[in-house]
Amino acid sequence: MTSQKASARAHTNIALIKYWGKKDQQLILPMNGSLSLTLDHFYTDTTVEFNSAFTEDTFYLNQKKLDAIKVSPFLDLVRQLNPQAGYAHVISKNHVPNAAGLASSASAFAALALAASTAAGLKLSRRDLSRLARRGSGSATRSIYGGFVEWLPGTSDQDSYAVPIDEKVDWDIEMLAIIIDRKQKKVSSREGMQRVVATSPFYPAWVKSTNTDLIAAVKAVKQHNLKLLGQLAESNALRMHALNLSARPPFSYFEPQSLVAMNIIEKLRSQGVCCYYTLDAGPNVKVICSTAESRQIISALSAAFAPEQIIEAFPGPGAKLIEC
Ligand code: 2P0
Repeated sequence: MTSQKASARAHTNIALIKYWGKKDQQLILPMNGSLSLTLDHFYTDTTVEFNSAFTEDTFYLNQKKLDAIKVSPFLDLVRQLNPQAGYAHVISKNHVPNAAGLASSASAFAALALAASTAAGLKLSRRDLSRLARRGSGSATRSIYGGFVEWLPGTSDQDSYAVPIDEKVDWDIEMLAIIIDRKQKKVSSREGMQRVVATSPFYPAWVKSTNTDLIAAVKAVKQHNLKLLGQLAESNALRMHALNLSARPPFSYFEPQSLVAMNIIEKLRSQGVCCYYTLDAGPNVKVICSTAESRQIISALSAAFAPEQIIEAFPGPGAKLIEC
């Protein structure tokens, strides 16, 4: 092989039924299945070039050279599939509203999986791409597909991958991302989920109830039932955050402003607006709602948040090759 190059775009996803714990750290096999919505607004573009003349892997993110410490082991997986692929240069750009605190390993590893495997001359199926992306970061498993996506937990590298549930979403659902904090997380997702698995006495109940939530949530997506999906998502998110509070030592991603946003959504709901929140491993709040009611929700949130803190996002597409 001399030189081969490919570029890919993948969008981030927000989990409605969460992945929060691994049964295999190395293979990144989750304790339970999860369900997400891929968003149009936040994505990563990545170009990978394998070249026999290169003497090391290099990695640029947003035009800054970074250590390839996370990228290189992932490229090794691609090199296992094609041993002729040499070192690579990886150039990534995160398209997220200016340091919005939503930059995600999901879009990053999904774009890297598609760009690197294509540059290495592999033509992976979407299932195999999803399996490959999983090895970079659990949530990346789901970003190979657009719309609503389920990650089947599986029991091995072979059978842990995502499947599309409703890829071309043609019903009225969107998300509002409320940006509360742009700082680095205090506890990384990886460390946080490991801690709850090891120390929370509630962990077995989480796995059991999440499996039940997931079945109901998939049904709600298929029925286009925003209310039921929102109820399940909000409850499942709160249970995930309750695990964090029950860990030893305990931790929480909530900030005072997260609670402000959650209260506004609860109040709107008591007034008959169909809106629900979810939070991931950080203080930012995402609201699940319909476009028909989003203006009213944005207006209520505007009492506490600046316009640039509220970002409207719609269902987005799966990972695809792009020209760069
Ligand atoms: C999710 N999160 O389902 C959950 C909900 C955050 C909260 O997946 O260790 O970056 O690389 O597999 O995927 C974030 O964790 O963790 C995440 P690793 P990842 O979206």
